Amino acid sequence: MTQETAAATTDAVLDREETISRDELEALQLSRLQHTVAYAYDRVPLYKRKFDEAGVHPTDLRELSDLAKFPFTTKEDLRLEYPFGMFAVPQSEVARIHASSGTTGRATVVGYTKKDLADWAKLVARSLRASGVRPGMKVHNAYGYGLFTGGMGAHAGAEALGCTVIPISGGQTERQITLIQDFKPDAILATPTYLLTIADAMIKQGIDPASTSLKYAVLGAEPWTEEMRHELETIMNLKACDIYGLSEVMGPGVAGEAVETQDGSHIWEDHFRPEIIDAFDPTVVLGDGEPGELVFTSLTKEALPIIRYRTKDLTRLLPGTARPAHRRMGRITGRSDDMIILRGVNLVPSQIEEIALRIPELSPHFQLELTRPGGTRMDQLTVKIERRDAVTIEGASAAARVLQQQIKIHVGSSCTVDVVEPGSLERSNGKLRRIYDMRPKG
Ligand code: DLL
Repeated sequence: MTQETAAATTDAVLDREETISRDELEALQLSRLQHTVAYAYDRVPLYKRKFDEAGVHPTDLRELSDLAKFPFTTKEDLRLEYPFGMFAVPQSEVARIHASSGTTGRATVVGYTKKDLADWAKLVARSLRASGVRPGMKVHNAYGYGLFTGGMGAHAGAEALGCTVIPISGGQTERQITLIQDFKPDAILATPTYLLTIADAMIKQGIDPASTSLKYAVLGAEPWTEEMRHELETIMNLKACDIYGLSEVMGPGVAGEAVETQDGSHIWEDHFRPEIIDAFDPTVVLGDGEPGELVFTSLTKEALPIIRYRTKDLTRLLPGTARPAHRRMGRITGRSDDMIILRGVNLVPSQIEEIALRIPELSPHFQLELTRPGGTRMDQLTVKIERRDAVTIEGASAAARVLQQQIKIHVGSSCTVDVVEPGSLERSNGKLRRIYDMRPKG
C-alpha cells in the first residue's frame, strides 16, 4: 500500500511519523538509538557494567544492525535493581511510577518523566485512533487502574485523543453493564477475556450484548486469537482490534492494530526498535517473518531507557500495511514462560483457544490443569471447558472427543477433556489465568 492510500483509508489526521517512508523512519531510529545507548550507558550503572563486560561501547553503534552487539536486558535485571536502580533521571524528575504485580517474584518497577507520559499518551492515542476510536467518542475504560499500566495508560491516551473517558477500571461487572447501558459509550477498552465476562453477564441479565452502543473494542494485555475476535465481534456486534504493550517497555500502546485491515498490531517504530531472536539461542537474530522471541529497545524514553529487553513474548515481525513504514507483529502465540512442555511437546493456551472455538458446542471459557497422578512421572493435561448453554450432555461429550482428537492432531499432545457446566469456571476480571499447575513442586 502506498503512503497516500494508507492515509486515504482513514478519515483521521495521522501523526507525521505514521506516514513517513521506511527509509526516513530508519534514519530516525538510528539517530534515536545512538542517543539512547549513550544515554543509558552514561546514566545507568547496570548498562555501563553490562556494556563494558560485553566489550561494547555506545560509539560501536554505527548502523541499526550493530544493535545486535549489545547485551540483553531481562526482567531479572529490573528485579535486581529494585526499586529504582535502573532509572536514568533523579527521582524528582520522575512524574509517575507503575509496577508489575510481581506474582512470580519481586515486582518490577518502572518510571516516567513528564515527557515520557506525554509520549505514552500520544502512542496510546495513535493506537486507539488506528483501531477506529475518534475524538469526541465516549470511551469505557475497563482496564485496571493502579500500578498496572493498563488503566491509566489507556486513560491518558483516550484523553489525549480527545475522547470522553469513563474510568470504570476492571471488575464490578454488573455496574459496568449498567454504565454501558446508561452512558452509551462508543468504544470499550478491556482485556479480551474480561470483555467476554461482560458479554456473558449481559446475556444472563437478558440483555443482548449485540444491542449496546459499543462499536469498537480495543483489546490487549493477554494473548487472544482470531477465533476469539470472531466470537466477540459476533456476540457484541462491534469491531475488535488488538493493542499490545508491556510495562518494562512503556505500557499499552507499544503497538496497535488498524481497524481497516485487522491484520496485527503496528509497532510504533519511531519510539521502539523491535528484534526477533531465537528464544533458545538468543545470539541468533531472526529475519522478518520468522517466529521467535520479541525484543525491544526504547528510542525516546527518559526515565527508564531499555536496551534489548527480552519480552518472552513469542511472535514474528511482518511488513507494515495500514501504516507502511511501521512493521506489524503477528499475534502473540504465547509467552516462553507460559509454555507447557508436555512429554516433549510444547503447548501454549492460545492453541487450545483456537481449536476449541472451532467446535460449535464449546465455549471460550476454559482452563488447563497440569497434574502428575500419584506414582507416575508422567504429566497429565486436563482441558476443562464449558459447553455452550443450549448444548446437551450427549452433545458435550461428543464435542469433548472432537477436541481431544484435534489437540492430538494439531498440537501433538494427548490430554483429557472435561466439558463442564456453563458458568462453572472462574471468570476474568482482567488478565485471565489459564494454566493451573498442580504438579508436585521440586
Ligand atoms: O499488559 C500492558 C497492556 C495493558 C497492554 C493494556 C495492552 C492493554 P504488563 O502487565 O507488563 O503490561 O504485561 C505485559 O502482557 O509481555 C504480553 O505477554 C502480554 N500482552 C500485552 N498485550 C498483549 C496483546 C500490559 N495484545 C505482557 N496480545 C506482555 C498478547 C499481550 N499478549
